[in-house]
Amino acid sequence: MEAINEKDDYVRKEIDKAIEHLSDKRVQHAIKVQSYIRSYVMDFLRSREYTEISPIIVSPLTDPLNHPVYDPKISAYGGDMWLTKSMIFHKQIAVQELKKICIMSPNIRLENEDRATSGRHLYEFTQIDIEALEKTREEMMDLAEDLIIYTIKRIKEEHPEELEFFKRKLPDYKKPFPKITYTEAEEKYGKDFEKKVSQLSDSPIWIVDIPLKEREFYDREYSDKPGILRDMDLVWPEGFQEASSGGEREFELSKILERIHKKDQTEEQFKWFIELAKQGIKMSCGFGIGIERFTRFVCGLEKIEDASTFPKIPGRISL
Ligand code: ASN
Repeated sequence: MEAINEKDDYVRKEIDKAIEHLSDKRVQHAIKVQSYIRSYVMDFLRSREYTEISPIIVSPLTDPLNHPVYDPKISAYGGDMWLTKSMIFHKQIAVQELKKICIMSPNIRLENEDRATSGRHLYEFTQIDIEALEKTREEMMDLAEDLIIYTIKRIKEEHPEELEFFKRKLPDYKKPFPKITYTEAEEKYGKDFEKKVSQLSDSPIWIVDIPLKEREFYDREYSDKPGILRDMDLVWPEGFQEASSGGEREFELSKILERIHKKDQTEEQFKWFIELAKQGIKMSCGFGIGIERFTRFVCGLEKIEDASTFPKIPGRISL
């Protein structure tokens, strides 16, 4: 009986918290800004002839990710399906025919509880996921820069009242954004280099050429720089850290298998993707931008939860 009461108490407290959260003016304004970001980003992508596709929620194939998270699955029809951690493989498959695609993609990543106070992690979030066929990393970096400059410009021009509410001044960022390689950044600033790079920059800044061991098997290795990937991460300035991650993709079957083995992963785990690669896929390149992190940056928020209507903080069961 006591256990039930304790649970009731937990639920009551969580509901109270959710209502308090929703009635917070800062949250209300941040959600409005997020809604503008969503529509401006999509306006931009449509103007570049990207086709928006629907998100995938469950599938026998999802992103392995390079860091451990608990993987929730559902069992149905005599098989297992995972909740989407990212649509990376679906992007690679869909883009073969549709050429340029984008998705407002909800992701579930049940992060460790030690990320609860990072200010940057939610276990349910949405990323604007983008992929294009036969494009290079440099072409996609150019697209990402245009997308960010366009979106921020429209918010400044069409909703200055929102930026005033947050007392937020955003400059007009200029292309090309600065770049630093992963290795240079690590040598210069040590282990916590992403934070330092972000704090020291007054523009969004790229971290490129990421070592193979730091990333999943699907990102493409340089043919002339073994162990280094044709990847690009974008970091927000002013200490807001990661904005986006992406890269060119491995598409040759032999390379895909080699990379899976290097990661000590099994072919069984990726049989759906391997089957497809056997039939032949073309190279693509893409990236994903977290919507809540974009909102956090534009509004200058300390905590990511203020950029979410029903924030899911690692370690807590919430509405
Ligand atoms: N969306 C990312 C990409 O395109 C993948 C991810 O979120 N893990 O590379």
